Amino acid sequence: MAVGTPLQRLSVIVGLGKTGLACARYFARQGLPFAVQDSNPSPANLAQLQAIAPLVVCSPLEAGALCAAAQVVLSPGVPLATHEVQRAIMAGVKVTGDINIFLQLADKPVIGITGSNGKSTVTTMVGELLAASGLAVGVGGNIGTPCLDLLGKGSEIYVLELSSYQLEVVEMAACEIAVVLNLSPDHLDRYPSVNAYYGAKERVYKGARMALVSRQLPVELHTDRVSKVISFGDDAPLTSDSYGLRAEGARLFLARGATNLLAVDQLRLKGRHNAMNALVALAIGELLGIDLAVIRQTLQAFPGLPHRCEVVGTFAGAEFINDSKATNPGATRAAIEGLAESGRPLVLILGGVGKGADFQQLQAVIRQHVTRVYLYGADAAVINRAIAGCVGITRMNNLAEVITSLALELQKLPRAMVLFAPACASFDQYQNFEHRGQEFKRLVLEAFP
Ligand code: UMA
Ligand code: ADP
Repeated sequence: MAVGTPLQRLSVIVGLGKTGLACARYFARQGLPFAVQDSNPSPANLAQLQAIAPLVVCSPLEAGALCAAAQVVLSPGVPLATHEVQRAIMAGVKVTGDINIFLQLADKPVIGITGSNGKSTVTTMVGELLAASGLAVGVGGNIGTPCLDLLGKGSEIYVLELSSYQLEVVEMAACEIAVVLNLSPDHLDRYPSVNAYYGAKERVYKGARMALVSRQLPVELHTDRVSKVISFGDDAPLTSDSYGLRAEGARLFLARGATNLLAVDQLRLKGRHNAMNALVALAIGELLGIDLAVIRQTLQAFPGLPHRCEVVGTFAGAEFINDSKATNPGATRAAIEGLAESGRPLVLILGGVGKGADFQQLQAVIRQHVTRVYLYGADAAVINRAIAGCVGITRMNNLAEVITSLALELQKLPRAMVLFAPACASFDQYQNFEHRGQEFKRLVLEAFP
């Protein structure tokens, strides 16, 4: 069932989450006919859909309707490999997504930010420095606000966080500036290989005017037909227009060419990974012609986002850090390395849904920096096997048990840091990473009244 004249073929939105709902709002605003499908018989946004388009019902996934559609508008959480979607592709139906539609409509520059880790941090930094320079900026995408909701708000520039899921159906991103921050394995439950995942990320560069390309990527990404390619990395920049980190004496600087632009010790965010995030935000700011003083001020004042190496507080002499957003081993490794700079004994809490990740990649960093590991959740046994022998491991069923046990153990670990950077997705026991982080903070505050 759908609104519209019988002669018009429908766009079929697949998935009625945040993205699907924003697509429904967009089609309804434009007076374009659409239908909705979702594999959940009662998706959370059903009432909102009815408020937007009372005549549109949400049906189960069904190949026949998809094969007859004008186009399929796929939500990022629905894999392209889904049987019904594949049937539509074979029938010659175009499969698109909200980002693809947005990119075709946006008449202002778009900054596209992707990578395995650091996306939300860099997206927020760039949004803040553009706003501080006086521009009306629309910030959205994977960070939370579906991009179609950004249209019609008078933005002079858009900053989009783009996930590999979203990029899979993007044809021509045509960003003013595109960046892949870093690449490390993730989402191997969805992709047949790590290269397929990296390939989805690479799509951000398609048709870009400027591409920021890391010198530390594990594979070479293609930037064909990009007008200007600028390199960045965590080593010193060798050419005048490239960006990097330069050590001078005991200090580390964000630098362009031979010029040191900002000392890392001036940032509130700690850890080399955050220095890299700030470096990319700085580069984007400079490439857009933003005043360096505004860039410096914004980056220096940036306090970080909740659930990303967020300090919960000091209890029983131990500092508790909530890094619930560390949903893959690469993010956890960066958090450990960043916090290890403090020289305090590190207790690490890992667990959740492993998404097919190889946890052996954490062995070296755990051996080097971690005093004890606590494990919980669906893939605790998998993680245990991968890191056994590196350090003492305590296995529990859930986070509540971990915190109770820790409260007793901390006397033996004076001045410890407790890092909750689970390296896994949260959905075995929580709604999402925010819910998991909030629960971690609540449990800590309860355990140490
Ligand atoms: N659904 C199906 N069939 C499926 C899978 C899902 O019908 O096979 C339905 C579900 O029943 C549900 C709906 O699809 O009703 C959910 O759609 P969705 O999973 O695409 O989620 P949205 O609510 O639309 O949120 C998405 C992003 N989610 C995912 O990519 C999984 C959000 O990123 C993003 O903030 C939002 O769009 C706005 O752009 C979240 C995320 O976890 C934070 N992203 C991943 C990550 O960061 O690792 C990529
Ligand atoms: P994303 O949006 O890509 O998930 P976030 O900015 O939300 O990234 O950060 C998530 C986690 O990833 C952080 O808590 C930290 O552990 C890790 N992280 C952040 N920036 C980087 C980086 N540049 N390199 C590696 N890991 C990072």
